[in-house]
Amino acid sequence: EKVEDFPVEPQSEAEVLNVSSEPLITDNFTADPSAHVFQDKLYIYPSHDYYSGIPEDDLGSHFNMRDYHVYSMDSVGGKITDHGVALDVKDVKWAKRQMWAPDAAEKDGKYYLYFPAKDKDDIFRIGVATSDNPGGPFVALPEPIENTFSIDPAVFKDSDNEYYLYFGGIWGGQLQRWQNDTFEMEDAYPADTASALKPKIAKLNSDMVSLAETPRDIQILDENGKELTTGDNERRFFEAAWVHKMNGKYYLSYSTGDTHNIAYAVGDSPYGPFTYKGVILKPVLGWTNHHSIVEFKGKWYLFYHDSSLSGGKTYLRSIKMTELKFNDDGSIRTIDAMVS
Ligand code: FUB
Repeated sequence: EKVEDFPVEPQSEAEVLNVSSEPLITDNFTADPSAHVFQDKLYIYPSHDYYSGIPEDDLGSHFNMRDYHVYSMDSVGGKITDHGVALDVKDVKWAKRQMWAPDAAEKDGKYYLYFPAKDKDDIFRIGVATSDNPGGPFVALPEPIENTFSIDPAVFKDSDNEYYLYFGGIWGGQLQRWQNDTFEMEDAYPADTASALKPKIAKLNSDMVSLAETPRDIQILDENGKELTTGDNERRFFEAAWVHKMNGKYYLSYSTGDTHNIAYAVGDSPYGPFTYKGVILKPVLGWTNHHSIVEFKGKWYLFYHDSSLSGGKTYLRSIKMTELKFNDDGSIRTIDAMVS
């Protein structure tokens, strides 16, 4: 079966699932939840928001996070354990500030925390830290992963035990400043009618801390097989790439940023191309929308965040979860989790 044989009908408003979930964590502000099942438990690797006093701008300077906490739960709805500070920017030799959305992976009983941060030159890079425990604490390598840049790392383990690193984000995520593998201070966006900037993928080496290849572009196509364009900001990639696999299909989901959706596209390979299919999560309270998708004990869950706990402050968010529902054809039921 090919992607073309995978029909997805547009959903009517009546089919949208209205969801109301409580923040999972209330004694910290948390965001960008990357969830995984390790040792039969659900582990969540979020960003740790706090009030830094830095004014809001289009580059996300107000997201000035400096450490990570890891959380876990044995069962959905059960007690959540805070494993404490998993990694602090002061313990990362190469990083200066802005520890944004992280992810984690496990291989042979060792755990890897992937995280973006700005280096001494204010360029976002992706670092990695290791631990024998999924809850940390993690010890960072002295240098970022070679050939990585921009933000929002997500590691996908395929059924053949190969691991792939996805990353990238525009605006504050700096993807538009990378031309021919070189960083330029000037923003360079393709014209509105040209193909949009693309998320990146690279296979990881078996050491899990280096890339096995130069990062490649991921194509996201429309229903006619044409790449989504810069001007198509209701559907084009902005940040927060995540990949899960279901029934042999690869689902790439991501945030559309300035249009605030979590959208998804489906493909036959971890490299894509992926064909746009629809919206998983409509805009939430707060500017950013960032999620992860994980299967736990036979059900699929969407982890996401909103700013309800802070009464709407974009840089003070709280993570939430809800069950993800699929239609028989493999398409995902759109969720509306807006709370006022
Ligand atoms: O949390 C900081 C940034 O905001 C993340 O890296 C983006 O994905 C957005 O959620």
